[in-house]
Amino acid sequence: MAKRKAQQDPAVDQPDNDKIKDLEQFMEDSSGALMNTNTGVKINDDQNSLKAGERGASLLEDFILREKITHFDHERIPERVVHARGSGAHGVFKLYEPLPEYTKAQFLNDTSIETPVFVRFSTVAGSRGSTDLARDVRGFAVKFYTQEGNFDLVGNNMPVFFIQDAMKFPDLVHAVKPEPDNEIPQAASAHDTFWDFISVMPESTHMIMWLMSDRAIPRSYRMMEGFGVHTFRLVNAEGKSCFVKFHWKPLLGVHSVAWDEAQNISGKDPDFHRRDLWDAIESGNFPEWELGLQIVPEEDEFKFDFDLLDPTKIIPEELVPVRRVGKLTLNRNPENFFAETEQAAFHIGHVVPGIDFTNDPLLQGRLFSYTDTQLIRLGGPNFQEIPINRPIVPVHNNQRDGFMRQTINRGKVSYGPNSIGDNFPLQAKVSEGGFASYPERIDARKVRARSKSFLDHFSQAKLFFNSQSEPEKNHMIDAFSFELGKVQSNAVRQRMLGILSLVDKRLASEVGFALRLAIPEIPEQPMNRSIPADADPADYEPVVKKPSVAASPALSMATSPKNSIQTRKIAFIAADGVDGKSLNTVKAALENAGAIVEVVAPRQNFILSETDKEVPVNHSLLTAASVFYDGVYVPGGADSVATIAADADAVHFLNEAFKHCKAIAADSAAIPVIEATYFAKQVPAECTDESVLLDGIVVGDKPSTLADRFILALAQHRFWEREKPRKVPA
Ligand code: HDE
Repeated sequence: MAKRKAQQDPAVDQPDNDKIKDLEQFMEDSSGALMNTNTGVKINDDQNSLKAGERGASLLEDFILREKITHFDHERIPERVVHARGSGAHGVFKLYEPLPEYTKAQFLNDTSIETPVFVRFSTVAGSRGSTDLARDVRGFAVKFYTQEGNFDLVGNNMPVFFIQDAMKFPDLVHAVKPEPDNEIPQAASAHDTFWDFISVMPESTHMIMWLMSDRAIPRSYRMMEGFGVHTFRLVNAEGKSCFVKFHWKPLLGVHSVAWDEAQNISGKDPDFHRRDLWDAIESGNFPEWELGLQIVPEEDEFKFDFDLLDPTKIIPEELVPVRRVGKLTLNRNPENFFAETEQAAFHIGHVVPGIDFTNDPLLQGRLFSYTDTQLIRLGGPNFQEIPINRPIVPVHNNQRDGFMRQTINRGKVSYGPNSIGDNFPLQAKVSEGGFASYPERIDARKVRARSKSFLDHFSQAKLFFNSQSEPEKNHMIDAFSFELGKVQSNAVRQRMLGILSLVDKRLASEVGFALRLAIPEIPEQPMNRSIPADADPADYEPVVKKPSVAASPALSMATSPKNSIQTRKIAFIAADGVDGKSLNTVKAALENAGAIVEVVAPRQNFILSETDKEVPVNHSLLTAASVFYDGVYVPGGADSVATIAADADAVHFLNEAFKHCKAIAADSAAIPVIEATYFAKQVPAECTDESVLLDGIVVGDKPSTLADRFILALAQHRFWEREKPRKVPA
């Protein structure tokens, strides 16, 4: 275990691995050093440029000024065309059990290896400086630095995609990005061009259900699932192949925030997810996911009522269970955001022997796009030599030169076959680990076409909607009403209502109610704008099927385990005169259960307890907000309670936490504070375990019992039932 060498010392050890050791040779640390130029000349004056006299013009001769300004002028590189905003972290992947029957990939066979990884999470639509809490898909890109080369699993937090063919990707992205005339809105899909496109692309219907669900506003990157989306292939040592879908299952469960909360966080802390990931790793709360595989034998390719090659479809876990085969732990923050996170170049085409592709037409297009985009973004063909992108194994081939070449290739030979260099570097036999593509049989005509097996656009959208809990369904109705409410065109809205009516009548009618628009009796022919010029519309007519599985509990976040408050953040609202026991007993119990407690007070720095002891304050009511926390507690102490009850910001804090359905606790002595809130009437007369599980409100005069009940409530994450009365104008 080695501490990071960052200037600000991290609180915990952040372990080394082979990739970190590799990166260390490129790291620079200025502590104790004298300043010099890029050519190594020591700098004597970094304050003043060279001038003709004290008040004279600057001299062109000033190589120190020129070098500094020139470098600065070139500091920016283009942001990623999608997934521009992201956060990265280092970690390791550890396998639970060897999988030789499916794959020969060494990192999926040798349980003694800890494979180093670098992960980058991202939003998709917004620019680099946009908010983390936009309603959006999240990228979940993992680079495994295996001993057989890099394997990149470039996935998302949703298991399906908007389109079935790479040909439509630029259209999709143009539609969702800010509109081109006025560059509005930033990091939002709630605008005309996006919904116009969706309304004439019925293949996007399933993905739109995910995007309008709370999955699009995660509580934390650490509480999201990840999916490889496409069906990939695994290939074993005998050359036998099977199909696979990759999953990441977060050990902290899958949780989201409320939409009103997301919008609030976007203003108060646009770096909310970035900060959350960084802080968790700095404090030793290393985020963990299990790698899950859904394996389908090759002979079962046509067993399903959807096409495995169609990226708008999941394989319901009821049909093929997810087998958890290993664990990913993120245990180290980057040293430098630009060098590591920004320059990381992921590519779905980075595979190792034992992992291969399928003919999913979206996957196939991606195989071209990722290298192509790095060539412009990172400035040339040598981006693989950038420290974060280099494999941990040495690279030997006959590729040479290009902008910014780092490697100094020795010798005269840069071609093969050759005799001067004894034909080195030699090709590797398959038995030596050489990659050989899976020899899939292909016997086909060259056509531009869409398989009829891709034309069922609604059944899995129905499956997703039917699998949600009531509150989740309501959130989706609200999300559609919000997004389509921001759309100006009634024609687009109406077309969307037509599509929604093919998914669920109640969904369509409630969104129609909010928009005050009738659902069209006969929905416009959905495919009539998105077919080739000479195609027969009948060949593209959507197939309407009943889902083969009626509901899949795994698709609902309500089924996520609710047995832990690990890393949850709780605000204690207090002022001078706080009852030390009431504060400290509950704090100790929550921290013992893995939560993080922060004291929020009217002013910064500290408060004094009843017995005049200093209690450190993490935030004042000015710099904190309820939306940064998972729950709130008000300790006793007569003076503290009187101050807090009379403080409008404190009362607003509680009202807002209630509105966002969070667990709330108060010492019985703090009842006057609760009485000042809008929800005073909803506090149960008698607080029991049952009432707490129902309402999420805990009141008690015994701090230890109160703490136990508060922990029970916090573990539920949210009490969405509270949304029904909607009586809190916070
Ligand atoms: Fe990407 N995608 N994508 N994508 N994608 C990029 O590559 C692209 C798709 C995903 O943290 C770009 O380096 C095409 C699906 C992630 O650096 C670009 C198509 C999925 C990231 C690109 C897709 C993804 C990207 C932009 C349709 C989930 C961020 C910058 C054929 C399985 C990686 C870059 C990171 C980034 C192209 C569809 C995931 C332009 C053409 C489906 C997580 O190459």
